[in-house]
Amino acid sequence: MQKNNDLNKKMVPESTQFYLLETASERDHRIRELFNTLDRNKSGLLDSKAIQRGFTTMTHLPARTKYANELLSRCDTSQDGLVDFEEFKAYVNDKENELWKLFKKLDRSGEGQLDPTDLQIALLRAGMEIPETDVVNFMQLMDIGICS
Ligand SMILES: [Ca+2]
Repeated sequence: MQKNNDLNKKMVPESTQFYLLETASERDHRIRELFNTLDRNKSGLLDSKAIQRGFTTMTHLPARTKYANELLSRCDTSQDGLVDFEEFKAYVNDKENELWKLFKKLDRSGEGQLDPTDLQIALLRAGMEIPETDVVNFMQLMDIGICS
């Protein structure tokens, strides 16, 4: 557990400021990099195994089949069982916008900073019970362009 805590400290962004400063093309590039990281055999498509493998590689946490399948079913708008880059990008943009709206609501001081604990408390208040590891995963997802 200690190992995971150290890892999380290293992996979790110190602030969400990068998100404020990011241009559209930087964002596109970041999402492309994330997609390529997941797409290890460079097929241009992700299946649930690729997502699961990618997550294990990125987070060093045990594979989470449920999480990968959920992600796949939400990303895969064409419902062919595979996620292409456009589907992936739409999903990430969607999720980030959601988080961003939530973040702006929470960041009352306007400092542009929020840590995973703040986020988790906020989600709890909103009636969403999300394990801390998922929050951390999510923040890592958002931050992958900086940490990789
Ligand atoms: Ca698809």
